[in-house]
Amino acid sequence: MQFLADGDLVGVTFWIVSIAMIASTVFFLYEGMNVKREWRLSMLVAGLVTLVAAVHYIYMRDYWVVNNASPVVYRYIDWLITVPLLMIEFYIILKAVGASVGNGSFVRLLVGTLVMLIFGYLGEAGIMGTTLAFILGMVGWAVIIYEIFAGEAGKAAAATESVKAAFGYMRLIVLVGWAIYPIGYVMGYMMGGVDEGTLNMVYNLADFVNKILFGLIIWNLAYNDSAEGSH
Ligand SMILES: *C/C=C(C)/C=C/C=C(C)/C=C/C1=C(C)CCCC1(C)C
Repeated sequence: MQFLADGDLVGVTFWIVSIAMIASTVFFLYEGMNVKREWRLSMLVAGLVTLVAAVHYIYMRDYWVVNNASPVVYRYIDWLITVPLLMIEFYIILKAVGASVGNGSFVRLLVGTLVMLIFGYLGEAGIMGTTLAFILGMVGWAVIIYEIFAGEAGKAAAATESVKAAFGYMRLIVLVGWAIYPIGYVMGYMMGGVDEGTLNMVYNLADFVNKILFGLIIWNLAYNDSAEGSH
C-alpha cells in the first residue's frame, strides 16, 4: 500500500473529492426522506451519482498515488455511468414539477452523451489524435446543449414558473459547469506536451461542481418546494 506523498497537490484533490462524494451521498439520501414525495426520486438519483463517483474516486486516487498518471479508464467508466444518470435527472425534475417530455428528446441527449464521451476517451487513451477527438467530442456536447436550450426538453421547460427556475439552473450547469471539462482537456493535451497534473486537478474540480453542487441545487429546489407546501 502506498500513501499520499507530502506535496502531492493533485493527490490531495483526489482525496478531498473522494471524501466529499461520500459525505454528499449520505446527505442526499438522508435529506431525500424529508422532502415532498415528488422530489424523492431526484434526491435518490443525486445520491446515486455521488455514490458511483465516490467508488471511482477511491480507485482513481490510488491509481494516481501509485502511478502518477491519469486514471483514464476509471474516469471514463465513471462518466459513462454518471452522465446518463444526470440526463435522467433532468426528466425526473421536469416530471416532479408536472411537465411532459417525449422519449425522442431523451434518446438525443443520450446519443450526444455517448458521442462526447467515446471521442473524449479515444483522444485521452491515445487511440485517436487528441485534436480530432476533441472536435468530435464537442459535437456531442453541442447536441446536448441544443436539446436543452432549443429542443423538445427546452420547450417543455418553458411550461410553468417553477419548471423554468429548475431548468434554468440545470442549463447553467450543462453550459458553464460542464465547460470545465473541455477546458481541462485543452490544458492537459493541447497546449504542448501532456500535463496530467493540471488535467486531473481541473477534472476533479469539475466533478465537484457538476455532481455535488448540482445535487445541492436540486436539494435546494426540493427543500423550498416542500416548505411551501407545509405552511
Ligand atoms: C459527472 C461527470 C460529468 C458531468 C462529466 C462530463 C464530461 C464532459 C462534459 C466532457 C466533455 C468533453 C468534451 C466536450 C470534448 C471532448 C473531451 C471531453 C470528453 C472532456
